[in-house]
Amino acid sequence: MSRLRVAIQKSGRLSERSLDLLKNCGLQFARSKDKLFWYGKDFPVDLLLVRDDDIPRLLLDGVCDLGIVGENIASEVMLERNVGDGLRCLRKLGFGHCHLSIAVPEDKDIIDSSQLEGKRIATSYPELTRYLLEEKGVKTEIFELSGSVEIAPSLGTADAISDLVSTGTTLRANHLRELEVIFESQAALYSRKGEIPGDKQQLMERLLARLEGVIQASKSKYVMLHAPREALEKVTELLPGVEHPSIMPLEGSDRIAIHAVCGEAVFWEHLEALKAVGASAILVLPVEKMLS
Ligand code: PRT
Ligand code: ZN
Repeated sequence: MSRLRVAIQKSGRLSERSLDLLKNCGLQFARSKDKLFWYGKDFPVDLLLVRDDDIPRLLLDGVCDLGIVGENIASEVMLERNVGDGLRCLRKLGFGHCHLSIAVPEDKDIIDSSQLEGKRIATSYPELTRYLLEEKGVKTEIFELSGSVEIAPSLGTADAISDLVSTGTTLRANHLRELEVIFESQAALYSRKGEIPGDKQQLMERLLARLEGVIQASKSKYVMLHAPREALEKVTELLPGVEHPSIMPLEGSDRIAIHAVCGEAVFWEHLEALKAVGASAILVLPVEKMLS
């Protein structure tokens, strides 16, 4: 029987969330001694734990069927391999958010990237940076560094940098100013483009449906409450991300019970607003699994 091989980051910012996501899909693994290959016990999905940069390459080379990696890395490798759209993004996963930005020394009088024409840009993302700046009509000299990109301007080895930013702390600590965001990124599930044998395709679809369920469930809350019958419309409007709530009469009362899955975050403000239109006994519960 066919098995799927999924590549995830071995150790780094995406590792824990990637593994949790797969475990929440009901996958369990027997770990190998070298910890690089984990055998899927009940579901025919095995894991390969590698450096994130290798994930798109393993997909393109046919070593793995699926991979979880930042869109930044997937795009960089596709450009590096000159395969344009060689990978298919199956699902953005909602974690690992960051952006690739051009940053310049705080004291430099630069207001947009067009002023970087002919300048030297340090980056760990040479292909993506060159491509995105050229799209804006700016030709630069790319200086590739594998790490510590943020210190290049103060060392005098570059005029600007193109680096990933999440909170901006690293830029500020190095007296750099974010000039322009050139690429938005998050972790995503990728496969290789092209024909996939039928049995593997079926497995992928099963896994994707579970993944969708896990992602939706993590965003959803199950809300139960009692309310006056005439407040039904107002209550439905106040429940975030709800279209069709279940409505049940309460014996011997003119109030009704309303149950609904909220597809968006439920805050205290929502509960206070519900109470103000007459709702009582409001319960908000987590949703563990969901399959549409
Ligand atoms: O060893 P391996 O090659 O697998 O890991 P790695 O060191 O190359 O990658 P890792 O674990 O650091 O990042 C994995 C992925 O997480 C990246 O490819 C991005 O998709 C995503 N990600 C999310 C980030 C960040 N946020 C991030 N802030 N990757 C890197 N950073 C770095 C950035 O390069 C800069 O040095 O954090 C610094 C900036 O952070 P702030 O918060 O100071 O702005
Ligand atoms: Zn890496």
